[in-house]
Amino acid sequence: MRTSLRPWRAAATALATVLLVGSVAACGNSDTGGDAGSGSDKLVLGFSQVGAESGWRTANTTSIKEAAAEAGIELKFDDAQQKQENQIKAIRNYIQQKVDVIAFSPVVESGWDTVLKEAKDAGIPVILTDRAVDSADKSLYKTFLGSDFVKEGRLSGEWLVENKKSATGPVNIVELQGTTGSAPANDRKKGFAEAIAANPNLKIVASQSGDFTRAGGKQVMEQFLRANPKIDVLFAHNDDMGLGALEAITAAGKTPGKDITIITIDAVKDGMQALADGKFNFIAECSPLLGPQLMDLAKKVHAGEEVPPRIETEETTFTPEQAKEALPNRKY
Ligand code: GYE
Repeated sequence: MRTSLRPWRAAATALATVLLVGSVAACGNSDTGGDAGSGSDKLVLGFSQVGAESGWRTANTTSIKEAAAEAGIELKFDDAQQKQENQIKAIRNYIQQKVDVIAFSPVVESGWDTVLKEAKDAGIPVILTDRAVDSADKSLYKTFLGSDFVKEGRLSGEWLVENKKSATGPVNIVELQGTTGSAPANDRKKGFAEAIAANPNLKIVASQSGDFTRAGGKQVMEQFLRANPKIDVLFAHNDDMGLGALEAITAAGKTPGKDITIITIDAVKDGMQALADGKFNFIAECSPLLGPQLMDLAKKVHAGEEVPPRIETEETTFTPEQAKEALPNRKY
């Protein structure tokens, strides 16, 4: 027994040496911002997430963490709790740590130029995921991976135009907007407004932010119901706000999906269940499963490869019947 310890010790020492050499090499690589040709060192990706405001966001975070592990990428992850200042802080930390690639989902569209310039000056490529920025200088980031939010709003509006085409009088719509200043709130509002302009009977009588949360959706819907005696339609910029609004609608003695037609965006499981149950009437899908594509892009930009400036997620729409069919295999 005793003599057999020696070979083990030798093997352990050899392993420790390999690990040490490996980690020094990895540090060297991230210090220099990375050298794609240098072999098997782990790519370090710093990711700044918006927060944990919705089912969509939770699924998005899981997708990113799982995909990083699968791709052998070292992920540094920060949750900004829906605050831009926290995201800027996280990005500056990643720059200081000399990560290989930075990715983030910008909570709002404006105000990123300074910190993006700092990343660029440090030679660290940046990938935008999910939400866009309004920076005029497109050289501040390598690519934007995410959905076409204007299209999601337009598809929602087009469905409503069709659904209410026989209405002879005014159809009163209330709108629960996402986080003020965010790309999905701005774009979904725009796409929806453009589509419903096709029928002058369709009128938005109230529009306010519920911050993409259930609590926000419930609270703002309560206000809408108090202030507007006749509400025919609710357009919520995400499922969670729609789900919160359901409580307010039921409490006001109305039947969701019947007295009030409800359209939402995302198609997370809870939203799809509400749709299958007839409480929602239509959902435009927005996929949070961006992780695998993001890891692929991180590897490419790290290797200095050219990537398309805009990569769009493929999405669809759902009616109650389609939701019933899709639910058993829904991943998020
Ligand atoms: O629709 C919403 C989330 O940016 C697409 O953010 C995302 C949106 C999503 O909070 O549920």
